[in-house]
Amino acid sequence: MKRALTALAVVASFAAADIVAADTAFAADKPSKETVEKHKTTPGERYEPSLDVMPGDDSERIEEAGVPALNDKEFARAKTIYFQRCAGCHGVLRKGATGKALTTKITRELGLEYLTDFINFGSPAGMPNWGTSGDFTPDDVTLMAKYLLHEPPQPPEFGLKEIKGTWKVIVPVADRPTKKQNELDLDNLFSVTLRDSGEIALIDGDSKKIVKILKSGYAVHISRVSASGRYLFIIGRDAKINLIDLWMKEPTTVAVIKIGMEARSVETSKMKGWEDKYAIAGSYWPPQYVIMDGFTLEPIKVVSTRGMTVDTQEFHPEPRVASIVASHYHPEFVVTVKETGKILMVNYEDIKNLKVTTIDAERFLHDGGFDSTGRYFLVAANARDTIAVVDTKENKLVKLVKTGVKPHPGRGANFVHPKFGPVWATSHLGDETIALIGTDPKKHPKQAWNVVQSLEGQGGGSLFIKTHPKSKNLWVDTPLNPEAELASSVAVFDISNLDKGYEVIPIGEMSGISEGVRRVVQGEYNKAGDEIWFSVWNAKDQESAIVVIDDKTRKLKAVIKDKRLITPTGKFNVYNTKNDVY
Ligand code: DHE
Repeated sequence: MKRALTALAVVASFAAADIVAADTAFAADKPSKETVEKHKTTPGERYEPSLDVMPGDDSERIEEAGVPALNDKEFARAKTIYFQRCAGCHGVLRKGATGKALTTKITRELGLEYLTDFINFGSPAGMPNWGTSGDFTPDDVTLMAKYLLHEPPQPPEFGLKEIKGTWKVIVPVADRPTKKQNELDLDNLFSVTLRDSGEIALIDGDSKKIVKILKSGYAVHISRVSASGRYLFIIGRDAKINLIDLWMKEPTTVAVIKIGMEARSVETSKMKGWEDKYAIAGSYWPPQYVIMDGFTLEPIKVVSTRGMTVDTQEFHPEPRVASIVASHYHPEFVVTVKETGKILMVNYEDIKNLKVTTIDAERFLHDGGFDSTGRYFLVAANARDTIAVVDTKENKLVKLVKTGVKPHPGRGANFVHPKFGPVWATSHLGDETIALIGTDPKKHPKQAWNVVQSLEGQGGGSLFIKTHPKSKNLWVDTPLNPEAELASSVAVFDISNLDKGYEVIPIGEMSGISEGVRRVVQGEYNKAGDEIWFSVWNAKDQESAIVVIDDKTRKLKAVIKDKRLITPTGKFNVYNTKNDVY
């Protein structure tokens, strides 16, 4: 468990089950030591944003008298720990998100001893036991308690001027080829995140050979593909985007830009008549989205997401941009805003007079995908155990559907249920269930937007679920399950006989790797839909691999190993990503 958490430093942060808005006070009663000592936090509960890049920022320190002194070195260390472990839940400005507010008004009232205990032992409400788990040394526990008595340093903004300052067109449009210059089967190319080496690998789906390794921003999070399939967009946690032209003799980065300081999402325009024209990216800090030219990344418009929450209608100072998808029904981007719970339909027809339809959904939006028709977008509000369904044709909220504990669908999985018709599925971080939601209001109105079946998977700690229109299999990973055996295997259901239960496929073992936790993460199909690829994700100084499974037989087809495959996580098949096939 300890090792698992180290490998997953990226996902470690404070988590709290109870939700409080800005400046709301702490629960008055301090839990007893026996209660908190019993409290154990699972890796799944720690799956909260970790602001890894922020410590390097030049945020300003506010010096104050009357609080325990911290020298510059101590302050810098505390700030780094805070951003990596705490800011994901308590917010950069400490005004609270899924975790409680930690403004100095509150922390000074609570006092040093209380804070020390809280950090040490955690709380049954979801605050990890950072001290007793061994994640923090006793000195760091004290340091963090003292740090919380200081005013939070204010990170700088990152507006158009700063964004433009990072923008570089490496190969101008006029110098790019007018025809594809390589022999690659682009539709079956995979873009693979090499998380800890700051690179992506382009792997040929047929030969399984690495075509090219490209330098990226820090720990690329996702890859997305333009409507034409020519351009690949990747975004690092440091908000750096690479625009890669897949038509060049060798796929090459043709433009770069940094749209903020911490980010997770990027997308490109897919509406008929607007293919490839625009790109958009959203950031965690500053809380904003940026619309760019799709061919050069020239920034056109920066829009802040600061505003009121959907429920209590209180101001939130740092609502992060979570998932973004491109509408197929209107020239619009669908932008989800985590802390306010709003879904923004950003119309790019007239960017100067930007029209944004704001749909109130649910707080703490995270990841999601379309139903099989591409009309409905289903997105997890994971801290509220809810999937929000939006109709991208009518631009309306259809329903908020309660599923299980902390749904985490990735983009979800679409298939036709033998009894209930078309469904979209999500697995969960917080329990072992897989929720199937009906998506066909015309032919199956009773089932539409309800959980029609809840399957029992092999455990909690699931991140991604996958199938393919040509497949009869539904694959569910469990990389954050505390049991190593579950983290290194996947469950697969037969869609035509879901009641039969699942088969466990030991992907980690199949990789031939014996060291490490061998977390198996994110299945992705090839274009034909007859094989599925899984990452075997180990720590960066250990061996990792990609395991390819024959979808029909569920048997091993290939293991891709290469010393350059450092910490592979997300994999994005060009054809499936471009066409929203999942
Ligand atoms: Fe992700 C998607 C945020 C941790 C792998 N991740 C997303 C999206 C968001 C997000 C908002 C949706 C983007 C979109 O569709 O536009 N992820 C976060 C976090 O805030 C979190 C919890 C912690 C953090 O600090 O980043 C987090 N994510 C992780 C990981 O630890 C994973 C497993 C490994 C890694 O590479 O970092 C991881 N996230 C992914 C992947 C996707 C993703 C592979 C895309 C899935 C897909 O099929 O589209």
